[in-house]
Parts: sequence; structure tokens; C-alpha cells
Amino acid sequence: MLFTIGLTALALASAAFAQTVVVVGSAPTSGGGIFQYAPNNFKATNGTVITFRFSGAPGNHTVTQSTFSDPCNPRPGGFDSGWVFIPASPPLSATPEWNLTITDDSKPIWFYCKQILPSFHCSSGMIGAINAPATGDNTFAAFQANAKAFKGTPNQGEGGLVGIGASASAPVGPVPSGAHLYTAAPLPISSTLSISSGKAASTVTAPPMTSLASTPATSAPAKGSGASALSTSSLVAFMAVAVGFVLA
Ligand SMILES: [Cu+2]
Repeated sequence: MLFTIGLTALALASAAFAQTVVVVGSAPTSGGGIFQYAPNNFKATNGTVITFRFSGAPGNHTVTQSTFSDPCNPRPGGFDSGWVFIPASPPLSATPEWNLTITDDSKPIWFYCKQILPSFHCSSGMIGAINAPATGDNTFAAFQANAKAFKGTPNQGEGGLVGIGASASAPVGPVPSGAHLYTAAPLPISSTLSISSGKAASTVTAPPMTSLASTPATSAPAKGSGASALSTSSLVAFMAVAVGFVLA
């Protein structure tokens, strides 16, 4: 009897604290390279806490909500971790994490990394899906194909802690010495997007350029097309700030 009660309590406890850990950045054992989340396609019921662990080093990544049809742009009203910079030479005293709780498991939740340096992480495959259907038109594979085919430049507008179908109650943490958290966008947000809690352009900070020894450096991205693309002048300003940070 006591044994049964004990087992029931244990089952309730695990149901109450369901957790999925997603490694952000390099995860050598999964074979997907440095621009990835591992796992990147999984199911999670309401109340499940998704813990994004920014352990990939070096790394400068985000977890940003998007949509199936526009995989590399922030979804208006969507969640956003902000950029988390991890230096090339750990160890850090702690690993920054971000806990996102599922609030609506009835619809797929799509996300991506909005970092554009040294190349666009999203179109390089840094995307993820929670509760994507296994069959039909909106599968993870179809989302992946959309991301690879993405044209233009991912919008750098900042989302909020509370997203659509999932939300966080706190920013990324801890942020130990050597790591950095940038929670605002360095560029004006496209007029076609209404980011839920974006900060004023004057208060934003550019994320540092990531130095990825294993990734070939690319030249500055060409001017994108479409309403959400960065303008050339914005891009130059962004690059200047990024380079300034590296040289500082
Ligand atoms: Cu990334």
C-alpha cells in the first residue's frame, strides 16, 4: 500500500516537473555541427519546461520564435532569449540556461537562431520545432526546407519572454564572467513586424561577432530583399558595432 502511494507520488512529481533539455550550439555527439539545437524536433505537453542550455563554445546564439512559413524572422508576439555569447575558451563557472514552459501544446511551436554572423545561423540549419506534426504539410522537414530556402536577412528585432504557446518567467541565467547576454536588437525593427517587447532602438546593444574557428568566415551578407531585410546602411552600422566590440 505504502509502496503504491510512493509510486503514485513519484509519478505525480515527474509529471509536475517534466523537463526537456536542448543543447544550444555545438554538440559534437549529435553530428549536426555548431549551428544547431539538439534535439531540434520533439514533443512537449503543457507545463513541460524546455531548458535551453547554452553550452556550445564558442557560441553566440538565440532561441527566437518564428513561424512555419517565415522560419528566419521573429514572430510578432513571439518569445526570444536574446543573444547569449559563450567564449571559445571555457570553462565558465556556470552554463547559461533559459527555461521555456509550454502553455499550448495544441499547435506547433517553431524557433530559430537569429544570429547572422559569421553566416546566417537559421538558413544554416539552426532551427527547431516543438509539437510539429509527423505527417502532412507542416512537418519539421518542411520547416527545415523553408529555412534553407530563406532569402534576405533575418530580422534582428527582439521578442519577449512571453511567446505564443510557450513562455519564460525569467531571462537567460546565470550569466557567468566571460559570457554575455544581449537582450535587445541593434537594428530598427521592420515596420511589418510588431515585436511584443522590443526595446527602443537607442537602448539596444549589438551582439559581438562570434569567432568560430571551425567555421569559415564569410563576407558581409549582401543586401537582402523584402520588407524584413536589413538595409545596407543598417547592416554596415551593425557590422561596425560588432567589429568595434571585438576590437575593444
Ligand atoms: Cu546560432
